[in-house]
Amino acid sequence: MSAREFNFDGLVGPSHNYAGLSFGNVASFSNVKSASNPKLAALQGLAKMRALAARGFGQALLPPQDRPNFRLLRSIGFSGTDAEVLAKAAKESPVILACAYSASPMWTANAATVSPSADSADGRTHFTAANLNNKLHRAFEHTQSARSLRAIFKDEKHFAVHDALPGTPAFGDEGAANHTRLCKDHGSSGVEMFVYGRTEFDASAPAPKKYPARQTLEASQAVARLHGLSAGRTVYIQQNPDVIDQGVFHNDVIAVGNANALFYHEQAFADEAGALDQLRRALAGVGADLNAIRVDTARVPVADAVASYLFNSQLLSKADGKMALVIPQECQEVASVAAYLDGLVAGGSAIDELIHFDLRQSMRNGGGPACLRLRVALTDAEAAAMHQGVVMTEALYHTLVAWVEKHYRDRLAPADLADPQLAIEVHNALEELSRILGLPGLYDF
Ligand code: SUG
Repeated sequence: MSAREFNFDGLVGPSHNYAGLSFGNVASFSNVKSASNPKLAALQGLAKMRALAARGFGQALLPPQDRPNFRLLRSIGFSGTDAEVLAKAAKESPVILACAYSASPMWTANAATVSPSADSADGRTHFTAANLNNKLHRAFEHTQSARSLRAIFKDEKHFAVHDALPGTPAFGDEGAANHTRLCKDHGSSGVEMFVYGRTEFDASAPAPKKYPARQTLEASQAVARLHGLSAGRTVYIQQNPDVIDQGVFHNDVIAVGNANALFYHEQAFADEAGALDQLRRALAGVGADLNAIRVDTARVPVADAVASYLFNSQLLSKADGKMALVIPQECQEVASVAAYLDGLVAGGSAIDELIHFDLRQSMRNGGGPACLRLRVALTDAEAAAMHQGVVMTEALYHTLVAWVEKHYRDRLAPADLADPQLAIEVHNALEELSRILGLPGLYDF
């Protein structure tokens, strides 16, 4: 069966801000408490979606989440009217208020893990919302993520949306940021590669020493079970704990795959040779040869990969059989990476084009092109069965730009999170958005 990959980009919400909430994510920590520009952030994301849709790539969006999360604030004892809840939280615990206001749902690579129908036992596309339980500010995203996915992929004949795994350290799950699907083509059975940072029930397994490993092996195995994946086509690979300690908080900061190509840094995995061997053998079972595009430390040190987000790129198949690499403009600003990329596209590899975007507002929180999108490979029948109002078109782009211009501020400083007017603005914007997208029950206001 033929299938097409859709990228569901996170539409940046009206309260996009920098709160320094992600220990282990260098950019988030470096930009703590600086002022953000929500309007520019949303427009940068929309420009990327529009450009890729115009090029003929399957492009859709996932809506922002309601902010602040009053349920979280009330559940931990802040009471009274909404304005009183905000005032008390701002006074007693600004950091918890920032968590309730987090911009993080925009990085939809962390919304869920997705297995296309060609891989699952029941022939449906499976989604498991990621519990993101390593960080307070992300640990409550999964409720709305599952709700949004169910609103878009409602037809149970084609789609199954699973609730998040139990929110406990043993099942730390970061979704598609630690999952890659390799295949001959999007419509045929593929190999699902889960990359984990630590193993809960094996104290002897290597683990990072400085920063947290967010994804566990146990979580990856649970998702594979829920999705009905076949053992021979599922591969579990341990991330190199040393690179986690250098700021590689998700595997998609050090590797990206598409079709039969794996573009990765030599230090990405705990056992590089073993990882490639497992992938080669599994891919042989689906009639594909692994195309391993390895970047050496001598060409690009890990620190440069993290600073530029070289691997947090999108690798997209083009109609001519070649691939384009969608990169943030920071890649042009880090000398080793810029030189490497010049050689890559000129050198006859599968990648023959670079498409770069200014995503600075997202990058300042550690979110590059790949963080901003959730990949869903769909057959024609599945694509027709999903909700159409989220598919990016020129018309939707212009409607959303006007909506952003109407509702978004162009400056948000940490102190503004205490402003009760901001909560009202977000609410009004999202109410209108659910009408624009044709999803009236999207939010549980
Ligand atoms: O989880 N940043 C996100 C960035 C997620 C990037 N996603 C992928 N690599 N797929 C995170 O660390 C920062 C929020 C703040 O500090 O305000 C944040 O959550």
